Amino acid sequence: MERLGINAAFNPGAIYHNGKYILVVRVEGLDRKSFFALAESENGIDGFRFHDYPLSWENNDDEETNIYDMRLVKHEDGFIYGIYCSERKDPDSDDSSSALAEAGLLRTKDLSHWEKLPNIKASSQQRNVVLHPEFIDGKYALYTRPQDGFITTGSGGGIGFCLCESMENAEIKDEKIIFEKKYHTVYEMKNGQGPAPIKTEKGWIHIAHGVRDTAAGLRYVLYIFATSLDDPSKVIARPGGHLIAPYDNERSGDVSNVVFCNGLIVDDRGDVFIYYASSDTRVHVAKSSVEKLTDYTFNTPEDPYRSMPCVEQRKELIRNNLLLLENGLDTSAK
Ligand code: M1P
Repeated sequence: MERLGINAAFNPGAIYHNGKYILVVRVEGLDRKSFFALAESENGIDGFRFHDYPLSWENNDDEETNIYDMRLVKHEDGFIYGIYCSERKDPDSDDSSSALAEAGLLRTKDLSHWEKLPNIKASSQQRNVVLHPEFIDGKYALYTRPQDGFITTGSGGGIGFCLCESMENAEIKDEKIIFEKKYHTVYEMKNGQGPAPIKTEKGWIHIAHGVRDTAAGLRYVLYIFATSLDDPSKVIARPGGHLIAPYDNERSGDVSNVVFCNGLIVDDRGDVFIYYASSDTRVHVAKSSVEKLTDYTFNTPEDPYRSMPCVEQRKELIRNNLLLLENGLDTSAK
């Protein structure tokens, strides 16, 4: 007899800590409530074992109903922060499915004892809020995603950026949109910062999710962009199209045609482990390296936003590959 069973394990936050690859997984019970459970592995790919108990902390917020999608960040202030979506019923609506999203905030030093800090204040609903790992001008920096509604971003949306003085009473103020949603792209309907960006020699590399509408409903894919090392609110590269999209049996699940990523690890060797979930049901890992992602980010042409310029981009790639073939060179990386 199964009691209080588990429906799905997905959207993990991730961190490399004391030589271990750690996931803080969104675990969803049969009662629809999500919570967090920590699993660790020696190699980042398999052998993940859950700790005996899910994560818990002292929490006085009686209205917080659901919690999910933690982004884990080791900040240069010495703490590991976990920012997650804190969801509650909209008190101003009679609709029993109407909800509000806020950014919930935790911190820890050892991944065992978690301190709950006040939710991050904001003038709009917020999901996909992520802490930048370094101070900017002596302040904490947050990637945000303002939204008018719980599902649709409405007139808000895009990936935002703001600075705040303290994480103890954090507030999203003077938010500026650094990556907008845009017509006829993979991020036409909405987008959101994934995990914290990776620092490379050429810039901060960000993995984000982009959402478009289709006759079959929303389609979530992952894409990449880069921001300047001097100013992580300044986008300096936007390779066109998606990096990862739902593939084969990843396409179906509780919320089909979705891939979502809120956790990645760069280990001591420069290997990159992208933990993504498919269709709000299960977790996958895609392995890359800082070198390969840098090549992809800075050498892939941008989306020119119209079909005919896209044809010209393909023609140039074909021309270059044919030249390489004529000279007997490898075309695999071009
Ligand atoms: O169901 C797909 C995803 O939808 C939400 O993401 P976003 O706010 O960007 O649309 C989240 O609920 C996420 O957990 C979920 O995977």
